[in-house]
Amino acid sequence: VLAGCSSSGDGGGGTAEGLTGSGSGDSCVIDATVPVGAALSLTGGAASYGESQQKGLELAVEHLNEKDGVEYALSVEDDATDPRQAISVFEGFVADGSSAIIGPTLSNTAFQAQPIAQESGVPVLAISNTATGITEQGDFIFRDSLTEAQVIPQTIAAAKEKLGLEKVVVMYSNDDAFTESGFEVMESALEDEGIEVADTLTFSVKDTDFRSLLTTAKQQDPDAIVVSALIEAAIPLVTQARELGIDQPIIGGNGFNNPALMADAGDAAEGVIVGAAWNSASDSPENTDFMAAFEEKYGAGPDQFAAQAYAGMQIIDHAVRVNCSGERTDVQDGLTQVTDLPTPLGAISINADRDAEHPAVVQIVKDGAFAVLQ
Ligand code: 1QQ
Repeated sequence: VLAGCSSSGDGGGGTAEGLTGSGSGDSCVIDATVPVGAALSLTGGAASYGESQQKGLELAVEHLNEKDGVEYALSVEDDATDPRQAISVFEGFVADGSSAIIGPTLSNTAFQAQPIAQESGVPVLAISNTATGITEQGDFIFRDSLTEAQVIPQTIAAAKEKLGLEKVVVMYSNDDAFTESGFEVMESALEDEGIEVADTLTFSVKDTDFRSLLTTAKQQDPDAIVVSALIEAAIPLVTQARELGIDQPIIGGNGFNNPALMADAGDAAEGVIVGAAWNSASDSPENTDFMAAFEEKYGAGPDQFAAQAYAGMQIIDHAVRVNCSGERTDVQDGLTQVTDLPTPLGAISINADRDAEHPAVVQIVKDGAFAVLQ
């Protein structure tokens, strides 16, 4: 198989492609360009996340290539928000010798595509997948995105404390791996906090009319509505809730971490509470430098998905430099050696389960932007 051509990574001697270098860390020098593939949703329902991820990756590669020693060639391919398309994009990256694969954008897609990389021994770094079980697919699968299980419990706890929640209605799409996983986390977090779930209402990822479900929710007179949805559903759901006179808080999962919510739902988005893996208000130099560079390059600020993408390339660079090699098994090994790496997300470590650990933040939409919930 093709993957075998570039999977021996014992270092020192170099390879035909020259992906092993000399030195280590900052002093690492690799002669060949290190190819990195990214499968992102640039079209379809998740395109607003994917476009932001592409910007974050491209900015990071620009910055990393200014450093001496290692040069990256990033190849971004559209997974079209479609698991079948993602499988063929992954197959392409496996065949073309990519040192690592970043993505895909959605957990629902990742569960289908990741086995292609795992079976071929190509390391994958998920930069936005938050469902339970992503990294359990194999020892080549890593992520820098916090899971819903790492973010939702503190979001629910903070919302309870601020808003005195006693009774909520939960709504989620039950045909997407991320929104289902998020729902399970919400359900158990609500139970842990002793908050009553008066009703649980389901819909499809493709739905855009929530008026009848919202009318049912309103009849329970809940203290809040807790929602696990992707952005294409979140926008009309929030908009229609306000139109129907539901003025209770709405608490969303990771799908809500998207500036399209405020751009498209406008005033209806005010007061929405969302837990996040990136704190835009962080004044660490890694974050303020990232935000300034992003704004300068693209003329608008980044979102969480851009920050996770940028940090993802920093993690790949760390993993490559640790063993000074772009060989796949060396990058895999390097990814197990990420401890307190400074990034715009804070200091990131990758744990023994190949999941990320770093601080999370609870936000509220205020004046059209995410602000830290105080
Ligand atoms: C997942 C998610 C999405 C919101 C990423 C864009 O968290 O699919 O896991």
